[in-house]
Amino acid sequence: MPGAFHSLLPLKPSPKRKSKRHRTRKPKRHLAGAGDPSFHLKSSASASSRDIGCLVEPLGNLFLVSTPRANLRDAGLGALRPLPDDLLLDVLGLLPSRDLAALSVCSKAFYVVSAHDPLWRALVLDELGGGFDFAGSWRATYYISAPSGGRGGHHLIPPRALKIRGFYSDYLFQSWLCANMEMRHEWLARDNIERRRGISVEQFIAEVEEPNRPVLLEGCIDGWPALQKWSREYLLEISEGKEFAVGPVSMTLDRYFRYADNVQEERPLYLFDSKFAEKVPEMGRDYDVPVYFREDLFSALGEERPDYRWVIIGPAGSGSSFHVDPNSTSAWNAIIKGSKKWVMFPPEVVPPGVHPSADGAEVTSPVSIMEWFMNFYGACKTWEKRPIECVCRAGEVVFVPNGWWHLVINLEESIAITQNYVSRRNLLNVLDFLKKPNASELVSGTKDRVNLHDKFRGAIEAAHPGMINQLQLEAQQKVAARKKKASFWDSAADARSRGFKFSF
Ligand SMILES: O=C(O)CCC(=O)C(=O)O
Repeated sequence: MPGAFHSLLPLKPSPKRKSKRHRTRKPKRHLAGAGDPSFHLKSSASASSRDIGCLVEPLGNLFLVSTPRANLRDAGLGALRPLPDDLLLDVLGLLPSRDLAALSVCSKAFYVVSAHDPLWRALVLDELGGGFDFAGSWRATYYISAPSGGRGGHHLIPPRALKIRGFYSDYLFQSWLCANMEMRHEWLARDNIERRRGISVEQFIAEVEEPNRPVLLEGCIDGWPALQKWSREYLLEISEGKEFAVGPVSMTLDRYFRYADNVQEERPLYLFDSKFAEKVPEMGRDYDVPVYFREDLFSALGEERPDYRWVIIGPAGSGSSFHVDPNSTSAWNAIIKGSKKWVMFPPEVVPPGVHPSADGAEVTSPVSIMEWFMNFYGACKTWEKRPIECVCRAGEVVFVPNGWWHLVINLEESIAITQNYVSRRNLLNVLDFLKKPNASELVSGTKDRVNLHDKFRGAIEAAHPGMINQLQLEAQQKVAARKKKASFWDSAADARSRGFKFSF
């Protein structure tokens, strides 16, 4: 059982830039009080500890043991002992597999830290790309897939599993816990998104898109062949031999599904591919854009448009940590199989635990989605502006308005299609965004980030002459109307202070 989580430690090298998300800065591990420390482990939870035969305990447990003892961690790390765990793992992350394997037989402490599975994950992905067969843990995968020791060709002998007790580390414990615990009921219970069924396009524009509010749309993809057809077997058949983008590597679907079936890690690899319809045209034919999102002004850029559609596949626990969608676009996300928990904050409310840089180019957030729930979800309860939340299921579509922060976690294996788009309602926002002085940092999904503004503006002027001027005029009129309304209220308030009374 966990004891108190009481320290706050930074962690880990950042993941690579993803085309659809904000660039993520070195994420932070937050080991702050988890509120109610009770949790339920997944039924498969013991697998990762069984692999190394060791149970890492939270540091607080050291103070609860009846007979005082030393932390095994401190006894066997030699000169590396003063390093905090995150830094220690950063250092070990610089080692080739041969050295990491050699370290693991130096002491019990090194046996434990060098078995930290994300270290082996980085080695597998770096050396084998997507060409691995997942063997239950990344370390086992490495030993099986690179029997000659990977780079350098040194023969690696898998270490014997040792039974080790008395190693206390909040960092390692929390990493294990986040990989192995179930989502709590209270994290899933709140569902306050507006649900709409059968609304007209005009209603959608006036009541949802104009006010830039999230909404869950029911029934608008009922006709998609994908809903009936996209079983694993069907997808495997139509995509045979094709590789999809999965984190930093590409993989065939059969390898990915084998990984997804056996994985138990804090941040499972997520299949997020923007070229799926080009690679597998049948997939592109099995869905069409819901009627509300058909105006897509980026299409004026033709081949030069930024990436705009993705197939997303992931096991339970995979997902997208807090980000705002690229290039100030809005998006829709349609679930074909499975279910996802969404948490969304309006543009002016930065989610707790999330720290965007001043220029908006980078975001620091907790190491994993589970960690966010464990350490920050509770904080929202007392916020005046609480997030919009829901669980979205197969056949439903979430509209993500531009600028909204969102976090998504798959509650079971899920398959979804998402598209980002620019309609008349956010064209001016997008143009402003593309014109920012640090556009080369901010713009994503395209090679030519610097000139995208001019190209897009030119394409819109050619395809829709007068549209930009018209929208600017309307925007000015809206501002003027708002000011007028404000000044009426101001004067009314002034009048009230002089004794004026409303009669309604
Ligand atoms: O993981 C998901 O389904 C959400 C994806 C997402 O947030 C995005 O595409 O911006």
